[in-house]
Amino acid sequence: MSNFHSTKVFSLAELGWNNRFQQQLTLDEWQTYMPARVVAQHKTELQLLTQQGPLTIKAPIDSTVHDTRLTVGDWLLLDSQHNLYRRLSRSSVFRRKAVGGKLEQQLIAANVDTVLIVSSLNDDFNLNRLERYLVLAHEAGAEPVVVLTKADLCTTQQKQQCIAQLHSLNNLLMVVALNALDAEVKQQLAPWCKIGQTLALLGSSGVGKSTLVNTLLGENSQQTQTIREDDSKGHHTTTGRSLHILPGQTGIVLDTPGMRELQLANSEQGIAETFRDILQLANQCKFSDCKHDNEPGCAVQLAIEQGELTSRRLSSYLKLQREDVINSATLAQRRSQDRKREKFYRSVQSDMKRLKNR
Ligand SMILES: Nc1nc2c(ncn2[C@@H]2O[C@H](COP(=O)(O)OP(=O)(O)OP(=O)(O)O)[C@@H](O)[C@H]2O)c(=O)[nH]1
Ligand SMILES: [Mg+2]
Ligand SMILES: [Zn+2]
Repeated sequence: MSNFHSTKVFSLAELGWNNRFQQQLTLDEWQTYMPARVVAQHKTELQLLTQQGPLTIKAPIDSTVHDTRLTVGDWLLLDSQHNLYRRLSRSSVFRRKAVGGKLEQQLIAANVDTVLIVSSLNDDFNLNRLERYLVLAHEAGAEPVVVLTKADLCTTQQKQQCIAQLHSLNNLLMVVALNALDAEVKQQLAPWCKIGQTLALLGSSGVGKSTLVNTLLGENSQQTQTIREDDSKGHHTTTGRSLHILPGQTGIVLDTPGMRELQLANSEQGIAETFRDILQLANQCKFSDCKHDNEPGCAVQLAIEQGELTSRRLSSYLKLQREDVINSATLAQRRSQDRKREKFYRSVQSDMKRLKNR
């Protein structure tokens, strides 16, 4: 990967450091510790960038433990031996419910300013999925921009239809349609590519996230792949997350592997922000606990009848909300079990100590 082999050294500002992080340090800490940004995370190692250059350290043992976990984009303070002193608090953090039935939240990235929600204009374009990503972005506290790739492979009419559909969700939504292979993307994405600004790319496999990273970097740093038609299982070309510093002080970009499963949890705020139109309507329903199903005086159903809201959007909202409630409850239950278990172990340990000291 280009960032780690190049001899180019970046300033803290170029790495995304700003006042928000600076003000978390006492003067003493500032003089004693070195800020370092996590650019890639492996099982036993963390790859970092500091103002002195790249650095690889052993992953702290507890870096997978809930709440002390680290993720790509995190800012750390290291002591003179390059040991982790502490992680700085984040300006934003992306989380999803871990895949494969694991009862925990997985961290995707931290300290992201803008999230490019990437979708291709052809087969991948799906409003339900885009709404799911919008919830994730809003919940994380990052500004979402929808990037529609493969504009060169579709007609102007198709392109305009997709953009219009997105604006029907929210007419203030930022949408950019582009050809990820064309150097022109640098200009198209310039409003979000500024010194110290971190962009993360999220979206399904094969939509062109790594292609976009390569075009922005002006080099083939990330491997990309043509999706084979017969590979119905899908095939992820990018397998890990990584941060890249763009040339010419144009920001920092984080590539991620396509996500097949994006389950929400603890995302009430993100859902409320993404579906503000429905929540506003719901305020006018006759019953405060209206399910917007068949109740009399339902303002949401009325809006659908009058063509102001699609039933697709209502179903999407209800589905995400249900999923979020169920997953949040499961995670909360798991956490309380963990706490009880911990308490039990601690009491056993102190009993043993007492017995020993007798
Ligand atoms: N014509 C055209 N091809 C594109 C565009 N964007 C991506 N591609 C092609 O689509 C294929 C997949 O692109 P990738 O960049 O590997 O997709 P990805 O989103 O990184 O996929 P994962 O790493 O699996 O998540 C590659 O063959 C790209 O060349 C585009 O805007 N136009
Ligand atoms: Mg990729
Ligand atoms: Zn209602």
